[in-house]
Amino acid sequence: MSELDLAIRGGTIVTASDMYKGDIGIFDGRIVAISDEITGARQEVDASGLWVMPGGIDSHVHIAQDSGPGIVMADDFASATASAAAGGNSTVMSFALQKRGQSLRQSVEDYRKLAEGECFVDTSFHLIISDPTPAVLGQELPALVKDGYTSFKVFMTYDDLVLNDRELLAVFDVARREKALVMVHCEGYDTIRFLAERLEQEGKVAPYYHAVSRPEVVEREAAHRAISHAQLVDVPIMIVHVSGAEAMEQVRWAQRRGLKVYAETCPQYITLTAEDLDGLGMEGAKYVCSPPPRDAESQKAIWEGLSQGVFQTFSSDHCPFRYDSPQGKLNPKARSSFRWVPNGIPGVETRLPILFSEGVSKGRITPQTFVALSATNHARMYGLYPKKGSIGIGFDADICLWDPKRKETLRQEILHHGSDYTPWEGFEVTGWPVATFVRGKIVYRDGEVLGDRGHGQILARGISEYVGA
Ligand code: DUC
Ligand code: ZN
Ligand code: ZN
Repeated sequence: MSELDLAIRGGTIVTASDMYKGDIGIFDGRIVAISDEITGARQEVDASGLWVMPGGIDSHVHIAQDSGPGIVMADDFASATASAAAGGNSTVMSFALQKRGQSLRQSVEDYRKLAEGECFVDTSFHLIISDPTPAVLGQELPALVKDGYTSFKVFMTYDDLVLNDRELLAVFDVARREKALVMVHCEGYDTIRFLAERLEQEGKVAPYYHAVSRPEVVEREAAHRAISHAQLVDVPIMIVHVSGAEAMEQVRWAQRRGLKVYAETCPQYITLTAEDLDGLGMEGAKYVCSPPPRDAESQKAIWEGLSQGVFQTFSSDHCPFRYDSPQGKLNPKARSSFRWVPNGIPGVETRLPILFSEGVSKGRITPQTFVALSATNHARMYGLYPKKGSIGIGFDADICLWDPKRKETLRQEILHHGSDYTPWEGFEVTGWPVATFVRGKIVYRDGEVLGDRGHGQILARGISEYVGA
């Protein structure tokens, strides 16, 4: 082997299974040596006192996604991936959205153009299917799966995105045939409409009523329906952004019956509650996301799910809008009803500190479970393993140096996203990313995003390990 490009020395290496002291040798963007002591590399980084973990993989972020008339997402690929890097992440997965009437292939090509040459970290795309025409199901999807777009998201709500049961079954069936993984947004369209109309008639239009219009039973009913459809078709599914005890019980029920039902949860569901939407004036709009945050009991249930393996992945569901903007949370129609407040909150940069602090620092999960939930399982779930997701010989040198003792207060002024606020303003954490490497190159260090915009590659992915052979 030629001389090493880089050695990361003296740190504590943490993977999904182990924790030990060691040095890491990197050549040509990959990990080529792990040993007690590595000397003679062209460059050395001193990691003493730090944990050396696989770079975070956030498999659920929204970037530059079309959000309807007059509404603009706060992040483009440059700002979102800078923010991801500053949060200790080396890979993100965002969504190429098919608008109704549009070819899926065209949507992907258009979306890809927005990302090319713009990313600080590696990036890959899921597909959002809103119009499962015979051409989409019969030709476009199979071809796109072969090209490395091996996962797609479907919605059970939203006027522009909702699929009916017949359409869900048709998409599930293609996923089964092509061995793709379907991610399902479980909230029932008709139940939400019914409740939202009733609330509006009663004049209950403030942001808080967003949460009232989407109670846990709405998510639980949809989760059960999605699980039943998946059982019928015999296909694995991933239920994304599970918010509380009731939907989680459905997942656990399915898992106990041996069904391949997987689940994701997010920082908002372990730290925020519906009460956060009940702020002064429009302040609650800062917390409007779907499903909405629940209550303390649900948070407790989610922690149980995280520590007991009900959840495979912990993602941010980063979906950033500006608060004080006519194209964001305070758009001209937002005051007339919660229905017009854009759905989503920023979080790609704060995901890892929140999970680490609330999980590892408070003794709820082990360091190894933290790595599994924040990196390794994402790579396995979405076909990036064993290229990404762990620290081992042959893996990409995607590495996060982490200070497990550093205390920080989350504040808008220290973040790199395009939003003008964070829902976690003033939230105190213990544990903080010090540096992020993507394929051996440093992209973030000590509060500063470094490196070339454009270093991040757009990745094709293989078949999910959870879908199987
Ligand atoms: N679903 C998401 O996954 N993200 C934001 C909004 C939504 O409904
Ligand atoms: Zn969703
Ligand atoms: Zn999302």
